[in-house]
Amino acid sequence: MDFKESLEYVVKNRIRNLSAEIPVLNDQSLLADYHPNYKKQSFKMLDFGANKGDYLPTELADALKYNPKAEIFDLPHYETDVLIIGGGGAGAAAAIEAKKNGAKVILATKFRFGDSNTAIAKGGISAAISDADSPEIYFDDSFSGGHQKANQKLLKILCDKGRQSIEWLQNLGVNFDKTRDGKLIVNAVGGATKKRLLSVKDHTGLEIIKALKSKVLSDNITVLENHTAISLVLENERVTGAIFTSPDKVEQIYIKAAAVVLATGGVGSLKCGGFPTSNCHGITGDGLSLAYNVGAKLINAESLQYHPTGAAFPDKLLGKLVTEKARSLGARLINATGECFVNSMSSRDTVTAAIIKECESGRGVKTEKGVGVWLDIPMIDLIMGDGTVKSDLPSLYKMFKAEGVDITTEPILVYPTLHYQNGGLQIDEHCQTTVKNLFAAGEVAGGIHGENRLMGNSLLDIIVFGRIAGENAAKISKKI
Ligand code: MEZ
Repeated sequence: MDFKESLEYVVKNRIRNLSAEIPVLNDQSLLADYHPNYKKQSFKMLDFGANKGDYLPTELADALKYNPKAEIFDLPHYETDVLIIGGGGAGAAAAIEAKKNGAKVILATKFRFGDSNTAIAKGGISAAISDADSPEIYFDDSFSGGHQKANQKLLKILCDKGRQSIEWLQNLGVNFDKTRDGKLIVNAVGGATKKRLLSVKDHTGLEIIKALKSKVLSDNITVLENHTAISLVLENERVTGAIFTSPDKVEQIYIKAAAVVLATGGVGSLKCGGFPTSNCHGITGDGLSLAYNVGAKLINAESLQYHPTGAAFPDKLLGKLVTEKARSLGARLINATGECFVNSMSSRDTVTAAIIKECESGRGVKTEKGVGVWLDIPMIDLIMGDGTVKSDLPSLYKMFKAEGVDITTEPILVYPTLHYQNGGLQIDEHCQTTVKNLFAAGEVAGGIHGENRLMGNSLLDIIVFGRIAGENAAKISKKI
């Protein structure tokens, strides 16, 4: 349908749609018919390695084969107890904890320290901190959200360590949003039965990475920027370091380490299934291929998360994240004829499938480059009071305003965007991969979220498992 005509329906139906009661969906056949994870024609069989015979999204299967030739060095350029590869939230948390546990630490990252998906994470971090909530309820929500496929031991650790992780971040200086009387504000999470999303407006990840970075630097941890890891070194079936390209890409650099932590993030930049991405640039599954090529096993790696609300228009914003917090504050998803077609707070994969269904069934709005459905953000101020959009979603407001769209008065067009890898490297409760002395934390690791991660669980994951990986890597390095 034509953009203008459709927009009129959205405005006309706004008050009716605000009170439309739509049940939270949990529909397996909707997923099977419309979710990209179920489109097996875009998958490819792995023909080598520990998961040989498994089917993965084609782009990821190809990326795992990337195994550039590394030089062999007699002497290392650097030697350390713990080498952390990755400069986002999980890497920084691991570095802080490894150092606290007495290890000499080097953190090497292919960009500048902090340039990562953590820095652009918007909505917030989940934790069971309200009186109505508990780690057990949190576990049940996340386990069913992940289709009962999560490793229960790992998920329990995540849910149990929520409160402690929030306090740790607060001690590092993260100032989560509070009510006037000083209580932490918790917002709703899609697919969850309790409110548990803590935020710093809609730039939560930025505040977290700033705090982590300050701590790493004040702890005098060595940080090597613009170092791209190209290979892990394996001796007697143990990882003993990694080879990097130097910042000028002219030479290779060998860092010898008693233990290595991979914290390299996921696969957003691979644009799997032809989707745009909400990720920052350069998120190319590096840690997965480094580890897979020394024998590590993957778990749920076929399962990717397509965030329901990537920007679909203006074209310049294609794929950029429109935070779920907008829906959690009350914005609803509306199709081309002005109908509210899904409960916006259903689980992420369900909402994604519902949007794709609307668009494939001709109930989407055509844009120059594609199609989308409406997210009626002006509903937020009607529900929460004037000024809420600007005060609670300032980054989103500015992102659209810069392109000439005022989201306080205009709905926006959205379509799913590649956001997250639900699975990754198989780890145990110590973040140990299936290869000795190789640890993994954050998005590169798998098992915690099963086949669909709930909102806010990734920022908690990077803190909880980043710290566990750092601590255990430090301990192992002392035993060698
Ligand atoms: O956990 C996430 O992926 C998240 C909070 C994203 C968002 O919509 O802001």
